[in-house]
Amino acid sequence: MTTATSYPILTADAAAALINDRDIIGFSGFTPAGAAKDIPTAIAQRAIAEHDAGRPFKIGVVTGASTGDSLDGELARANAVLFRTPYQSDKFLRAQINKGETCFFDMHLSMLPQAARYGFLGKIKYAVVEAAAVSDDGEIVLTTSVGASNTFCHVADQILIELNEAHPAELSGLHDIYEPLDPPHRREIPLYSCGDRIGSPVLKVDPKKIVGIVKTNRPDEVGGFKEPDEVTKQIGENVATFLAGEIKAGRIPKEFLPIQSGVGNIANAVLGALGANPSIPPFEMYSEVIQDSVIGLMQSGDIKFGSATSLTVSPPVLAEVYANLDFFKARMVLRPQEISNHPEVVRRLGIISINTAIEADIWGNINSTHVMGNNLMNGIGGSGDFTRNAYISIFTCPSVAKGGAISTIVPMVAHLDHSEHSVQVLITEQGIADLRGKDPTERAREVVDKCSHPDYRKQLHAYFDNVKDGHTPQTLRTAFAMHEAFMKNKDMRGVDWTS
Ligand code: 0RQ
Repeated sequence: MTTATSYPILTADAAAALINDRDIIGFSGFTPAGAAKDIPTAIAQRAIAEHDAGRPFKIGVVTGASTGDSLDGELARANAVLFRTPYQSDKFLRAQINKGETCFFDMHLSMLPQAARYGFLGKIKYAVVEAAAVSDDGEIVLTTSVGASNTFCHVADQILIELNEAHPAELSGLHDIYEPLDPPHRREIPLYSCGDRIGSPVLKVDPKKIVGIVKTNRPDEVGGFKEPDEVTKQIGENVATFLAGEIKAGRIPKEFLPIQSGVGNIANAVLGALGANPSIPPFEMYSEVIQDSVIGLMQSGDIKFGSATSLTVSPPVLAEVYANLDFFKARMVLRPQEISNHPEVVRRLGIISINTAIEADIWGNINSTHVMGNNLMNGIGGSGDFTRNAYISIFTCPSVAKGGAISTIVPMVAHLDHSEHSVQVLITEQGIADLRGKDPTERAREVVDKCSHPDYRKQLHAYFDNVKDGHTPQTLRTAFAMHEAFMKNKDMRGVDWTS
């Protein structure tokens, strides 16, 4: 591709000056990978200047998923976020959302692009997209994520590009850009295995919409992961043991099925354990994020291929990928999140989904998003896209949080993201609860006996053992007694169900 010469070169401040109060912007980025950096930071500075001059200035911020500090952090600190969707993981923004100062719509990530096309999020005025290269005829090579950038560029009135020299133009060929038509014209997505390519390696946009290019040279703001500890290692080993047992029982074919894995410390440790287990054959991933552990497993041959929407790896790992780009381009593809997370494809390919819970209840319902029912952590992300449609859906979490004062296994989740109808297996460091084909009371026994921490086992049994009322022996009066105990005494232990 020849590098463009026909677009105006702008400073980030000049680009930010184009944005007005209450504009809705679609920014590139799915996790900090591929997120716009200089322009959002300049918009935040503009917001501060406007506020200082006594004028209102806030923008609607729509992205693929979470982003980096120079987008969510800067805009939140500048008090410049009118609303935010579909996902975030920034501590400043989270605090504003939880104080009720910023509106946040928590969305299934596969649905964000079509919601933008359908107009459900309001008119997106600008797409601000990071690129490794752009041609005069509007062909854009994206960087470490696709996310919803393709859709933002198509629905926005105008496009601003951050041309980031930290990413090589040789990334061309890593991406596969395909966008479905909207109903009633939509057809099946012709993707039948993880490595299929069904679209274009470049994002094609109307070059007349590109109003300027901001040149930059900044790495993705991806933090490292915590080294697996005894608990996360044991969770990983339990997941590997469960899947090896499923192969042995003939419920997973010998050649295995594609894995989806969430993000975070636990997910990173789980993938490492799968790679290390000799009973799990080399496998493919059909997931939304490729994170650090996947890269090592590709080099060792334990992961054969990875399809995702972002390459979310720490800076030293990204340097390793860029130093061996041909090797990795043959083993991975980045797709729009509408495709990486699409329920149709997830069901067709028979994905084994592995996501992390904040808490699970004894019936199998999962809370992935809200601490004590009120405070947002990150958001549902893609966990629902995969869980609801998986061949086998697994949730993992440590059995306790905050040094044991919180049991992650509770009588009733304080916020519901994934219902008992979608959740098949729950795994903690204590063990494996297989909920398939079990009624509510059987599930409650399985979850408490296999997954809860010994400190809480007797107490949880006492909650449902002698209740004979109905198909699901729930007691509404005491269902949240453990949460209430934590809020009162900072400890869930020792709840007396009779009081
Ligand atoms: O807080 O760091 O202050 O101690 O939650 O917990 O154990 O480090 O786990 O990093 O894997 O994150 C569910 C948040 C887990 C994540 C969640 C506290 C705990 C700690 C983090 P501290 P860990 P992880 C694809 C899939 C939803 C989206 C999703 C997530 C902090 O996995 O956001 O699945 N998932 N997306 O102490 C109070 C509890 C708690 C608790 C944990 N019961 N009560 N605090 N914590 N359980 C990704 C995308 O869609 C992009």
